[in-house]
Amino acid sequence: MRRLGLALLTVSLCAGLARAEDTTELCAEAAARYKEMFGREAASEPVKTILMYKYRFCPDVVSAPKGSKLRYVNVDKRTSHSVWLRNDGRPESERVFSGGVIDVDADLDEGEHEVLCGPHWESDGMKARLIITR
Ligand SMILES: [Cu+2]
Repeated sequence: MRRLGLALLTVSLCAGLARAEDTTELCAEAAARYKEMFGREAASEPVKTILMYKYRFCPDVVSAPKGSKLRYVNVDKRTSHSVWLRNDGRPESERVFSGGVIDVDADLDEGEHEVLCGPHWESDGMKARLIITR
């Protein structure tokens, strides 16, 4: 009985790990694309810069002080993306293609917000979390 319990625990832990997607490699690729396209590192931009690449946001969890500015940049080759704070009642941004930039005001309530890509959140799970701090 104890062995069965342990087996079940192992199975559920593995399932949990499988759900928590590792975007490290994909996001490293996105960062390299940004550098190639803009000639500098996204991480060294004065505005917090989030990349949109292969149906993912990089990074997919961002925290930002209330009222700050965020910049979302499409570093894909052919796919258009958008930024949609749907649960906050905001309209979807325009859908931008390669090199396109979407500026977002983080004038949101403190706490966690869901960021969606309009064309891909349902079909590909292109979503991110934005944590607004004081
Ligand atoms: Cu998208």
